Amino acid sequence: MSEIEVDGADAEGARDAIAAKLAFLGVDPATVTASPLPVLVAEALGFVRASGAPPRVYFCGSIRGGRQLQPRYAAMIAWLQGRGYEVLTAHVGRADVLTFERATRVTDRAIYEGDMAWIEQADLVVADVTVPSLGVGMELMRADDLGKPILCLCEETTSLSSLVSGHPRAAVVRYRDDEDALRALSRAVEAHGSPASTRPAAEMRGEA
Ligand code: 6IA
Repeated sequence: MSEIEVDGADAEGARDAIAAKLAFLGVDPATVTASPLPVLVAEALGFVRASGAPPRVYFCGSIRGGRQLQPRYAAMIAWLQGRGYEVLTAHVGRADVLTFERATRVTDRAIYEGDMAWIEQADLVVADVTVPSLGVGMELMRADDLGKPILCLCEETTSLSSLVSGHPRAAVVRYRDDEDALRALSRAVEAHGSPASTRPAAEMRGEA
């Protein structure tokens, strides 16, 4: 990999100078990127995300709080993955997550540290908050501390903690059933738009 620099008083002059230099070096312009070398190195080392990388979603759902909605979590995660999102926490949708947790003998401290690191990496935090879960509540507060966009979904009749429904930065969307849950997720995620976007919660709720 190498970097070329050219003199040029304007963009057009610089473009022509780059084209001439590439032709002289016999380099196909289609193989060239406009990113400077330090940016490419930082991307390769994982210090910054590569441009065009899929947005990352930290999906939260109850685990020790109760697994009755696991199939719904799995459907939401599959929907996000199908739309090109990278879901950092796909294990939340696994039917065997608790068995797997025991089999791997992963410690609670390791789970905590891994999850905190993933939240930092996420572009968007999506939580199904129908089943009350201490872990999900903690994840939402950490996501808020980091200024992450937060989308909470729950069933229409859920008696939601006021700390979630009253959260000024969390968009809370209610749905009727499994099918409606995916529709609500789709609408809210589309309102969120670009991964870097920090649109207000009202917009994700569909009020704006
Ligand atoms: O208090 P709860 O267990 O209901 O909290 C659920 C939340 O904690 C989920 O949104 C998860 O992100 C997180 N969480 C709980 N257990 C784990 C876990 N177990 N791994 C990662 N995050 C977890 C290990 C499973 C693994 C070996 C596949």
